[in-house]
Amino acid sequence: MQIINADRLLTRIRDLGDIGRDPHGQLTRLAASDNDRAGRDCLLGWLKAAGLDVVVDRIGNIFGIWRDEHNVDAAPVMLGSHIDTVINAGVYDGCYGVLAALEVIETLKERAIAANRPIVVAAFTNEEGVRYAPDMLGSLVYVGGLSVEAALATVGTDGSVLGEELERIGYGGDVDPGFRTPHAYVELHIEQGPVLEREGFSIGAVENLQGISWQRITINGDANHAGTTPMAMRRDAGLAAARVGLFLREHIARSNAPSVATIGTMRYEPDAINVIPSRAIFTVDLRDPDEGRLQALEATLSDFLTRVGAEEAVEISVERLARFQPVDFDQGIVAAIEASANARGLKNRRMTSGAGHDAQMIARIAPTAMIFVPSRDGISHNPREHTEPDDLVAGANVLLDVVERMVGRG
Ligand code: HGY
Ligand code: MN
Ligand code: MN
Repeated sequence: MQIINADRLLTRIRDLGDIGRDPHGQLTRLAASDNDRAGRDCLLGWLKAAGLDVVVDRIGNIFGIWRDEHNVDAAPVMLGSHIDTVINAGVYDGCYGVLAALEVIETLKERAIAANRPIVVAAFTNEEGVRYAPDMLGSLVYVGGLSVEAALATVGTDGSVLGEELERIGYGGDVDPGFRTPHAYVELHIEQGPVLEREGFSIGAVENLQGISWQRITINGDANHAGTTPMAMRRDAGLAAARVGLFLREHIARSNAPSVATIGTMRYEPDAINVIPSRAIFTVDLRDPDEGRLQALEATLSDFLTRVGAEEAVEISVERLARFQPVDFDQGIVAAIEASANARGLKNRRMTSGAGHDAQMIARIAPTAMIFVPSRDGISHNPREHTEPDDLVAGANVLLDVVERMVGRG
């Protein structure tokens, strides 16, 4: 059985993971930032050194293409993920999938296999959505889910405009997104959750991905003196916001559903120790594998906000930032992932992705599936994110097998 060059893959994951660290060693490469440029430049160097044709589209998605005169007109097999990160990130989220995809192409190229399709490695812009909402923005534009003009006009949490930032870092490409519809798309990714490790599996054959709802909520009350204002006379935006988080946790606990809710950002105004907050601005991230339950959770939250507004005498407004329905992946590709894992003696199971991925967008235009490898302690979006080298290599070897079958060689 073929195997990838483990050393080259692991070294690149480490090297890319060193790009974008602050003086405290924290890794942050937010989309279209200077650190993102540095990561992109590094990836482009590897793509060019591998002899791939490099394309950057108008939303900054990067593609490395291996094609020859025999297969140039065939729809490509597309692999990839993203290399932008969250704040104070780990080194594997997204980057592993992009670098393993490059590794698979280089391995096949070195063996001079006669692929009957081009193979493409993609690094999609702004998968994380930390600086610009929604997440998976580059792949969403690629599949026509959002116009490139609207995406380029997106204003970030720092007031920047995505299109201007992409131009500034030199990654505002001139190729229209969606320039090739893939024959298939396979994304290799760390699980970012506890299932594979806890149950002793090496490979996850991901057959679906849960729905995502992102909202920004603004609560307006009245600033007042923390010492002189009786509790019953307050219009406390901060307290109202705190009630939302508690309500969501208790509601989901009672519901026994696999839903999850996260308040990841919170800003008070005027943000002073002795002033009752006049305003609270925060985000709510809701997820559920079932669309009906996700809609019900959104409706329950909306009803609670109406109630809290009345009870706390505050005004509440809601802005939708992202909404993606659950996605089912291609059963044929899932079966090919299982077949490879079984042939390699790797314990594997089918599973749902709790995290959002570019695969959920590409699934709109091509047969798509994902391969997961275990995350230590289920930790991700955290510098303690870790996957054992053997698991990283095993996942890349499974990706190699799946691709070989797709390009008519396996
Ligand atoms: O939010 C997510 O699930 C992904 O990391 N963007
Ligand atoms: Mn990711
Ligand atoms: Mn992520």
